[in-house]
Amino acid sequence: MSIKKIVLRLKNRLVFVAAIGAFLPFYANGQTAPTPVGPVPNARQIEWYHREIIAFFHFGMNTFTNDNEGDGTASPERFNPTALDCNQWTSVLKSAGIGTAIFVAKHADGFCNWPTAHTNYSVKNSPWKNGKGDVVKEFTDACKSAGIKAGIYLGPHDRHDSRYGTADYSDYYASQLSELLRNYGPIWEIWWDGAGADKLTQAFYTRWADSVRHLQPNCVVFGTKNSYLFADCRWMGNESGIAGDPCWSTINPSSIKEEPDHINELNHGEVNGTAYAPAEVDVSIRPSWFYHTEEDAHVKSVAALWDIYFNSVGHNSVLLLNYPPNKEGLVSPIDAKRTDSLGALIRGTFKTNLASGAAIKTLHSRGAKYQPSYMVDNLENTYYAAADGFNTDTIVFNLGAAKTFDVLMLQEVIELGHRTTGWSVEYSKNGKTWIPIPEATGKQSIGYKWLVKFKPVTATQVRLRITDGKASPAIHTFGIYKQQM
Ligand code: OTN
Repeated sequence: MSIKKIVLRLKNRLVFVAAIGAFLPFYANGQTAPTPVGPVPNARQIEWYHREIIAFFHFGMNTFTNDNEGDGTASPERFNPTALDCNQWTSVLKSAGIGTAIFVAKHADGFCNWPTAHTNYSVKNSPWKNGKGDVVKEFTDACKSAGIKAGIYLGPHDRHDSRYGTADYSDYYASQLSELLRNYGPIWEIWWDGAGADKLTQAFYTRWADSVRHLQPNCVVFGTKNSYLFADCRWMGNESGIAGDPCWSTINPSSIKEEPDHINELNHGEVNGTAYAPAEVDVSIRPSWFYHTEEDAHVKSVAALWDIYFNSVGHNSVLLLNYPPNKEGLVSPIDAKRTDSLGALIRGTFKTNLASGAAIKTLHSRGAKYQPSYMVDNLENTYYAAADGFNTDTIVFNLGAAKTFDVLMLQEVIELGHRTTGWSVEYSKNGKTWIPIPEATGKQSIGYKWLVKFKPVTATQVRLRITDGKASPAIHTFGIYKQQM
């Protein structure tokens, strides 16, 4: 063979090898990210999920009339907090690691906690600070200095204003919304309560939503009933803090609209729902939304709050935990103490993932960019993904030594949609016999975060079986923990 021929053959072979090399990543899924499946979150929703817990503050005329649903006739003279201190509210949140809060600027009694130019039924006609006070300003300023994101509840229902439900009311509400969105800095979420709001048409909300998008483009919308089209997050279907199992982030728009009533769909979401609108779980730390002295003995226990945390944040939802400041204008010490304990419990429990450092085997790894170890590396931007074409997988975590745990955490990559729709977890003491964890058997949704707690088990190996899915699994986190009660 001549030198020329040898060079030509080598050249051809190189071209062939280069072509295979270029094709290989696609073939082996070595480098390409999984394709998203179904509806996926927008940027506001991704940030919203990461807040995990939001505080709610119900404070207003009802606080002083010992009511929850005032009829709008109480005199502004009755509103007079003796020691209002929103910095005290935010210090309660700070110490528990809660970085977001929503304040009720106007509840359905129509009394306005800021000196709006559009009604006399407000703090400006109260004795508090001789009518010169502004609770919304004190709240948003306190949030700002504590590094807390501030949101606003502006009750769509209004029992005080006789224009309620008319076109004039739409103007009135729009003017107030504009005041709140223009004058108090960044507003992180707007809460459109569906309670009593049935008279308000879609046209009203379309106008108000335009204003939100124009004045505060990054503001998350809690939408219900006729605001359903604008919902970044949905109601969860009850006020007890218990999101469903499963709880999908997806749901059909008609279910968000609650017509005639879709409690089951709101509670569980809908696996093939066409909208991405995850659940925000509103629940009060006390029996009522507003403060009543007689409920001082009924503040939820730390154990009850821990259960709520698992049934909300741990059910692929965000917890909106309500605090009713008292007549002084302070969060009561008992509520503060319980919050502090909850924060310590969350921090303590999730500090150490007992699966970190485990040797991990999977059946269908996608390749080097999506390694199994990324499930336990505690980093934000890495994840394990299986190869395309495999919607199930078996993932074995060899812990290297016996570990005792009673909490389990799973997280999917929400940007890639709900992929996994069936999973179970088992453990083994010897790597041969596998014992199911009943509380983690036959599960369906994962989403942003799924938590399960159970009686402590001791194991040397743990196995995640992904038994069903719409697409190849993309798992951000697998964690096992010991509760630090
Ligand atoms: O009587 N209600 O209006 C009522 C009783 C118990 C639980 C909820 C409601 S109303 C419900 O409130 C939600 C917030 O908790 C949402 O705003 C829903 O749209 C609304 O229908």
